[in-house]
Amino acid sequence: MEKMRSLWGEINLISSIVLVIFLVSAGCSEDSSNVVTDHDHGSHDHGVVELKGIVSKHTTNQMFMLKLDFGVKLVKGMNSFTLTLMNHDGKAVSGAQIEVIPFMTAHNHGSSAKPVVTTQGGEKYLVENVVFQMMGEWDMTIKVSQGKMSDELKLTFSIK
Ligand SMILES: [Cu+2]
Repeated sequence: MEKMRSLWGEINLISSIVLVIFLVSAGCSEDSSNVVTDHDHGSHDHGVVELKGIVSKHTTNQMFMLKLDFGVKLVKGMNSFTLTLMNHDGKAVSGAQIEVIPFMTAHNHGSSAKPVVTTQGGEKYLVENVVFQMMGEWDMTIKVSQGKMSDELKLTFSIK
């Protein structure tokens, strides 16, 4: 009888563990479905939007304000876009050093090309040779420095 009871207790324990595992995996099902097992880059953009038109954003530490004009949209392959640089208060910033770094975090690789930034006079800059060699979710870090100030903006978006 004592043996029966301890066996029953064991079964209860096992079924509790199974239930817990089930609940945990059910809670994660949304994430686990996003795990990239193949290389179908287009189908798992996690609701991240494409970059298109004019986007205005402050850098992480609020030092600069960037107005980016992506035109129709950023696409797979070669891209260029314009950047208008302002300080926090919206005043034009010229003569800044700007570096653009595309990166595909999910695959741990960068771009096959190096973006080239040229000044167009005053606060206007042109960013060319921005290559996204595959579809999927990309990041792009824009590093800005001028004088003693340096800050950056990281954008995350989908390339289809
Ligand atoms: Cu990739």
